[in-house]
Amino acid sequence: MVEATLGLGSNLGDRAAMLRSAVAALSAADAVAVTAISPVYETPPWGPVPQGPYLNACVAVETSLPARALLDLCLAIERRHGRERAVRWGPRTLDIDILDYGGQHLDEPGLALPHPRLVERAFVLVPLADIAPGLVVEGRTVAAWRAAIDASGVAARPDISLTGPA
Ligand code: X6L
Ligand code: MG
Ligand code: MG
Repeated sequence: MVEATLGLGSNLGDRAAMLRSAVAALSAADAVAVTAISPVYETPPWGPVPQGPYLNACVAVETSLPARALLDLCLAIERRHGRERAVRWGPRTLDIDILDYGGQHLDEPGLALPHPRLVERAFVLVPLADIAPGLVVEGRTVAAWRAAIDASGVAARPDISLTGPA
């Protein structure tokens, strides 16, 4: 079994429902157990494409799937949630990124581990620090990366929970 961390994002449709349904779909997968779920944050869109604000969260999973199979599962779940890839870096109903897979380093088409830009992105680091502060990425803990980044604009949404009843 490997512990992996995943980043979830949505800025189209019923964003909270997308994230909740994504967690349910991961939990329902035979070879995946969801072991931690972060709070939900509303975050300003980052990147070159003007688009609406995101809800972001992170989850930790234990899985017997190899990294590539876990990626394929994430992409299949995205597609079931209406994910279209019309515009690179454009708005999406659901995004599920593998952030870390047991500390493994990999650089393959479509799958780079740990996620190469994770430490630059407050919308990833803030929820990740909630569930995996001691995870070491690029020689520093997630907590240390989190403490060093400008997270202004990343707003907790305690009114939205991915655990328990909606
Ligand atoms: C220059 C060129 C500067 C590209 C930044 C940043 C590209 C982020 C893609 C970039 C660049 C991304 C989310 C998001 C996206 C999300 C929030 C991406 C992929 N996904 N913003 N923007 N949350 N808040 O999940 O991360 S597009
Ligand atoms: Mg992403
Ligand atoms: Mg993605």
